[in-house]
Amino acid sequence: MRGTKQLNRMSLLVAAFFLVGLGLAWPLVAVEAVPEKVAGASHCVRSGATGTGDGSDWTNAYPALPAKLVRGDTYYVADGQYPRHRFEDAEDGDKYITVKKAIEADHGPTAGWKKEYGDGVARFRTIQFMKGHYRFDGQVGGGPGSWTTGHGFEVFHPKGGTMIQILESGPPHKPQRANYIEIRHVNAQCPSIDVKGCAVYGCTGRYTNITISHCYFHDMFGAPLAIINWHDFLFEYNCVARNKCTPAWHSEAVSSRGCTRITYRYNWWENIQGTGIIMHMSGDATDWAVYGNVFLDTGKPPLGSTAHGVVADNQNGSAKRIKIYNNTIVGIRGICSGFRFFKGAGEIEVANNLWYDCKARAHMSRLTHDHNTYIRTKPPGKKTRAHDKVLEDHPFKNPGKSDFHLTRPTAPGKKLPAPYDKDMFGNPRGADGVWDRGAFEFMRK
Ligand SMILES: [Ca+2]
Repeated sequence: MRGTKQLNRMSLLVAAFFLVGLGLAWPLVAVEAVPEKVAGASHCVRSGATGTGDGSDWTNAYPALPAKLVRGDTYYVADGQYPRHRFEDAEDGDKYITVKKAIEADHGPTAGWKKEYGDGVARFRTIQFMKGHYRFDGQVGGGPGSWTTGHGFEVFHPKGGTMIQILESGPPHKPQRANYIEIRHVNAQCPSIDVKGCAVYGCTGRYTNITISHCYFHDMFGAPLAIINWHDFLFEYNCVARNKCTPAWHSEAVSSRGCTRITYRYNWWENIQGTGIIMHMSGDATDWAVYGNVFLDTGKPPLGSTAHGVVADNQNGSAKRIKIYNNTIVGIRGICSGFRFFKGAGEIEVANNLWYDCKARAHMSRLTHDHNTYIRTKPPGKKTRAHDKVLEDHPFKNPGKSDFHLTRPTAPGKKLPAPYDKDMFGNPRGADGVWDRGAFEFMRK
């Protein structure tokens, strides 16, 4: 592809000089302005490849990701087992390095390709990002409808530990930075809930513009996400399930410190044990949006348990401008199925959420709340808000099978601006006249 691009530019230059030679005006600047919309080169990576190993096609694929990758290029990875990889390629402006699962529909070079290279999983033995501008994309699996299946990439270590680490500890006086990292369609897990581990750990530097989507982080002893000093973080369409917490080893689904401009939307959180599910542990938290999620305890072991709340703080630091809208909260046990910010510093709003069958009361602390529905769940206080509903009958399709789609509209929710105006399937909220409560919008036909 590079060759083609150079050839095209050469041809244009030759044409330009030819035209200038003819006395026709063709300012050279016009040639320079030709858009360089040409992607970088594509390389093939295939475990067990026995060709020349130069990555040029599927016969001569690299047997593993090379230690040094080229900025702007794409590396397609076939099914198979791969060693640990540490991404530490010098950055070059905003040029990404893309590492994609090779699939039948998108596998770069065609020579030597076999479709059985692309119908399974590429499994890495831990991943480390020491620089920014990377895309690590399993391409398939995960998200609504296939929360736990089909992920193109897997990160697994038989002894547990950190699966995906962003930055190693550096000197405290000079924190490193990791910016612009996308992690998609990745299944990361420990061998069992009794093995200590973390799916994504980034606690030693400063982190901005990170996206994690369509991943499945599950079955580990500890917090699946441990993040400190993250800013502009989007966490969407992921499933986080089954962790373990003990008095000696506290945990939650997300252990967050000093994070700002964070969105948790359209995720499925299941059977989480700990202080809470999404926990602000210390430092100052501002501008969080938590919407369109399902927080569920199935009632089957390993059971979840929350102490402070579904989204809460740990009585340290402050929390300000937190929006918690349109979540479905089911079966939560422990002490609190609500949202508590003991150090709430204002502009924290909870609306349009739908509780069902939670054993823990939906306590709220230091926030404003209304337009919520509590079904077989104790509301925050004896006096409900003007637009709250406390009900016995549920409106779900099949809660026994964790299907919380609605069979009928709920009491009208509060109308909110974009981006809160769609559910996880993109259904517009309120288009049928009723903005429903909970994660799933009911669409009247
Ligand atoms: Ca509706």
